Order: sequence, then structure tokens, then C-alpha cells
Amino acid sequence: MTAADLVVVANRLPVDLERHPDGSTTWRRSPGGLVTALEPTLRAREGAWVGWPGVPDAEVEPFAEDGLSLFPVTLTAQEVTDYYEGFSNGTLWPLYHDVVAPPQFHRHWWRAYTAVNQRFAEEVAKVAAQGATVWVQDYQLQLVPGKLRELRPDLRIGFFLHIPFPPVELFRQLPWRTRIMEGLLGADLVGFHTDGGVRNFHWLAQELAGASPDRDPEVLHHGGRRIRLGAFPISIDSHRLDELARTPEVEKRAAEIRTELGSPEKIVLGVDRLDYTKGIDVRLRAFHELLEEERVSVDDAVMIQLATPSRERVEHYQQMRADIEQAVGRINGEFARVGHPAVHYLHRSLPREELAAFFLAADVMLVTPLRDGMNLVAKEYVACRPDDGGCLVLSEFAGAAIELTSALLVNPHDTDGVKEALYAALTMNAEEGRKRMRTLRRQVLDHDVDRWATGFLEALGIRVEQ
Ligand code: GDG
Repeated sequence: MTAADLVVVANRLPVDLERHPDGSTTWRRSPGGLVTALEPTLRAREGAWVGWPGVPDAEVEPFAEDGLSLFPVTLTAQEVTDYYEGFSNGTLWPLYHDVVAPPQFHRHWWRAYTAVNQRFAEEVAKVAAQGATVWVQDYQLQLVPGKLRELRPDLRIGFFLHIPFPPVELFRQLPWRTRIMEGLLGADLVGFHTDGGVRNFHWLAQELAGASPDRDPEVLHHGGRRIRLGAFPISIDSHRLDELARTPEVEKRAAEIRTELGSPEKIVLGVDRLDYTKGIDVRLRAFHELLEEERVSVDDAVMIQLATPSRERVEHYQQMRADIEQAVGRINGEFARVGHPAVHYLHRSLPREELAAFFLAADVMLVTPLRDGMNLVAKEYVACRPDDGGCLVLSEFAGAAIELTSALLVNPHDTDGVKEALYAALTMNAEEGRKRMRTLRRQVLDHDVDRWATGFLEALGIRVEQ
């Protein structure tokens, strides 16, 4: 395979390796927004993608798929435990989400993280053409920019963080804080979802790594280089979702869902990876109290919580799943009637079309994370409402709240506030609801994921073919 002019580096490849009982393997595409947004640009530029194929100990040769070169990085089972489940999801994930669960600091996790980041950097150094552009994604790979710069000073390196960059006092808890800052400062451009991330990074880079400020608050100087910072709020493939939600199949399925639920007046929906940052407990509590106070009854309103299985081997996730399932059980125990649960809870992943039908059917969408980098679900709900119907209740602590100001914004730590917002959404007059939704839709349809990717790559100095 030829050397690539543009290399995307992410923890995962855009395809998953599947191992079958007879020992054979096949690839399954995992179409995330990132792949969709980057594919045209990657193909136009002899692009390559470096990432883990999703199963341990898989020694797979590089291969080309539809003109895109894929370079698998092997992780041992122990590395999956220590680098991925351990340092990435047991240390960094909770620390960067305002320590809503206590982060664990283990030196052997850190050692695995550095070793795996080194391996990713070496793989990129092999596949990138002279002077190529490399775009490193997310918290699992924060040491890659620094390591890659040592190996290949000719490269142009961008880094984007998909989760929040934490407040100064929280980041300082990390025993390896200086190493992480130096790793990130190896990039030419460091991108975040919000200006808050930029500000936290700007301060910490000076304090921990001795970077010098510039007159421009989005520029730092370090090791004789100039590093740009910026906020690039990610988005979704809004037009494609909007079209999907307009198809007769999705419209029909949305109507069926309402009938299957017993034609309640109002459907309240939550859709999340089952993660303790998402505030699923917060919205269950608010709904429970409205039922207790008899301001809502199971005849008027039904709640559906779709929870996609996630990180099931990480300890905090097991505990949280048990707590949420207990809360659902308690609400149904107190308020359900035979054939009419108060809360429908589905712990599985649904096809995209089915998800679009749920969005179209839902009168109220509850997105109540305690902390979230952006939250794409909020934007997907809006994109799926070509009818201008529905009402979005959104946490102030999701990056999306900065753009989606016409949602009902709530502080997820304030149960009364969430409860009142849910009640307001359930009782909102149709004209006000449509007005809010129209404003939300303008924002989401104008700012799609292509615009995000183009904005980042152009800030990194490459021209993007439209
Ligand atoms: C991280 C950051 C940031 C969920 N259930 C199903 C399903 N999903 C899809 C949603 C959405 C995606 O998963 C979840 O994206 P989020 O943005 O809500 O959350 P994270 O996974 O935590 O993502 C986040 C994001 O990175 C991007 O930068 O916004 O803040 O934490 O697209 O639709 N999709 C299908 N079936 C399901 O059952 N098909």
C-alpha cells in the first residue's frame, strides 16, 4: 500500500473484526458519524485509518476497503484490560467527566497506556507520507501527538478530544498530568468541543508544561513551536437523518410504536449508552416523583429508556446498571398496571431506522447527562423532527447546550428543576413547542458533521474538497 497523505488515528478502526465459533473471522462496518464525515476527504487524499480492530490478540494485515487503507493495531488481552478498560475508561473517563465516579490511579494501567500509545505512534510513522497530515482522535491516544512528533517531525498533527477537558483542579489530580500535557502539545492543533475546554487546556499547558501564551488566546508556544487551540463542536449527518425521518417506513413505525404503547397522550424518551455520566437515574427520579405527586399518570404518559450496553467489564458500569434496573423495577412496581408499564426499559442496541422512529414518536426527549462532551443524541432527536414536533429537555452540562439554547435547559443535579422542566415539556402548548423546535432545527441542519470536519482540517491547514 502507498504512503498516505492523510491519516486518521483512533482507538477503533471503522470496521470491527468478528470471530466466529469455527475460528474464522469477518469484518463488520461500524458506521459512526466520524467515518461518514471523514470518508470523502480520506478517499480523495490516499487516506489511511490506524486503529484497533476491537478484539484482543488479533494479528491482522493491513487491507484496503473501498479505496481507504486500514491499518490494524494489535492489543493483547492484558492491554485491553489495562490500557482500554483500565486507564482510558477507569481513570481518564471519570476524571474528565467531573469525577462523577471516582477515578482510579494505577501505575500498571499507566504503563500499558504509554506502551499502547507508543505502538499507535510507530504504526502511523510507518504509513504516513512525507509531510502528511495526521488527525489523532480522543482520550485514549493523548500521548500519540508527542511520540509521533519525535519519530516524524515532518508531519502536521491535529488532535481532537471528544470528551470534556476537565477543570484545572480536577486535572491536577492525575499523577501523570505533565506527561499528558506534553503528549498533547506535540500536536499543531488541539481541538475541543467548547471554549471551556480550550481555556482549561490553555492554563494547564502553561502551569504544567511551561508553555508560553501568545497575544492570541488560542495560541501557545512550546518547544520552539506554535500550537493552535480551538473549539470545534461536533455534529451529526443531520440531512441524512432528516431524510430518514421523512420516509413512509419511519413514519409508519413511529405510529405503530405509539399504538403498541397503548396510545398514551405523551411519550417520554431517553436514549444513551448505559453510562454513569448520562444521568439516566436523574430522569427516572424526576418521572417517579411526578407520578408520586399525581401530576402525571400512567394513562397520560409513558417513559421509554433505551440503554445500549457499554463497557460491561468495567466495575462502575456493573453497579450503575444494577441501580438503574432497580429504579425501573421500583417505579413499575408502584405505578404500572397489567399491560401498562410506567417505564419501558430496553438494554440493547437498535437499528438506526428503529431509533429514528422512536425519536419521531417521542413527545419529550430527556437528555440529562451530569457531564457530556457534546451529546449527539440531542442533535439526532432534533434532526428527526421534520414535523417540528417534540420537546427537548437538555442538561446544561452537555456541550450541546451551548448551541441548543431553545431546548428546556436543566441542571441535572437539581431534581426539582428537572422535574419541573419535564412537567413543562409535557404540558407545553403546541405553538411554543413548534417555535422552539424550528429554532433548534435551523441550528442542527446548518451545522452538520461535514462542517465540523472541514472546520478542523482547514484550521490544521489543509484544503478540503467539498
Ligand atoms: C462521545 C462523547 C460526544 C445509542 N444507542 C443506539 C445508538 N446510539 C448512538 C446514538 C449516538 C451515539 O450512539 C452516542 O453518542 P453520544 O454523543 O450521545 O455519546 P458518547 O457515545 O458518549 O460519545 C460525546 C461524542 O463522543 C462525539 O464526539 O458527543 O459527548 O461522550 O449517535 O444515536 N445507535 C443505534 N442504536 C442504538 O441503540 N443505531
